[in-house]
Amino acid sequence: MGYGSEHHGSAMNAFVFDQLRHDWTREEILALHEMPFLDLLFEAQRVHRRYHAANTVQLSQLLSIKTGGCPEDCGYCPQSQKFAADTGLKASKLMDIEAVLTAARAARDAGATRFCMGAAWTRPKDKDLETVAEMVEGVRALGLETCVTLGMLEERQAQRLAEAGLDYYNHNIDTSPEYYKDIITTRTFDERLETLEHVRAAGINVCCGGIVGMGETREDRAGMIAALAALPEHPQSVPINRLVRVKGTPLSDTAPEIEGLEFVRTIAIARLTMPKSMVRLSAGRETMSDELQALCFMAGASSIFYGEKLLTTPNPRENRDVALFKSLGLTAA
Ligand code: SAM
Ligand code: DTB
Ligand code: SF4
Repeated sequence: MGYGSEHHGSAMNAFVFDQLRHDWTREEILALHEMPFLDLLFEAQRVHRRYHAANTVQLSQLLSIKTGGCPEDCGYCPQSQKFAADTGLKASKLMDIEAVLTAARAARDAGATRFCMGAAWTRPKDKDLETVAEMVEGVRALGLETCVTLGMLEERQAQRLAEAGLDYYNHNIDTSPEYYKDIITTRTFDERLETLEHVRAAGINVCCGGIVGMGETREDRAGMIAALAALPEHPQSVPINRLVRVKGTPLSDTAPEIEGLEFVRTIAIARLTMPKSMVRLSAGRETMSDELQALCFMAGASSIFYGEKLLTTPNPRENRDVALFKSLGLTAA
């Protein structure tokens, strides 16, 4: 039997995967979750190869340009001021432009093609936004794609970032609309959608995804994917994070472990419902085996965060990723 052969009447016949759909229902997504694992992976890889280069994974590098001291109370996040006494994380000021450009140059020289700058703000002050706009211009001039994540944005602030040439804005919905209030009380799900609207209106590509492993149900995971796929345009990038348990954050003790295979299913379903989007296997790789990551690539993950640090927590060392890519025959892009 050759590649792409008949699939013998499994449940997936009911779905058309090759069209861009914005009307995925939660029930349909739950039905994808119920598919035999190998059928799901096979379909996800087939769709992946239709829209993306086979055996190729894009590398993004993160830098925390302003760490900690955040007034929000996201239950997973080490950067919230509310948990600072328990996490021991020290807040720091916005970095200098030159230091950011030095880090960006090193990222580019190590092979990253996108540089993502994160700030622990509820929303940026206009003065700080000007500094970030200059960082974006400088990073672009190095030949890197740019992404920033600064919290909520007004429409005019999004336009200012667009003028600076920003390629992507990261703003995650993080979980289902229902579970959101159990994770964060200082802002609403709808406020997240408003910022995404401002980013889209400014013509900036949207990077939007979420976290799994926060004690949500499978229905919540389906609700999160349905909400992402229902956006007016599928986000150009969809980061799927597995909760990084940071001591002192509320979720680090309370969230039950999510099974590896369930995580892989979430990646596959993101791939199937948003076929053209870049699906990023994001936070959480540090504690994943090579085999689990390989399954995520099979499920359609097309990007990773590269470099030994995410924002505040560790990521696999570069040499481990180089060895992983070699053993899987993957090319970095
Ligand atoms: N403050 C901005 C915001 O919340 O939009 C930007 C920075 S925030 C740290 C960016 C994203 O990092 C969050 O939306 C969340 O998805 C992810 N994140 C934060 N802590 C995490 C953790 N412990 N595990 C996995 N992902 C995490
Ligand atoms: C995203 O979805 N994941 C990245 C990026 N967007 C900004 C952040 C992960 C942070 C993990 C916890 C930390 O290192 O602080
Ligand atoms: Fe602040 Fe963002 Fe962390 Fe929430 S996720 S506490 S908004 S830095």
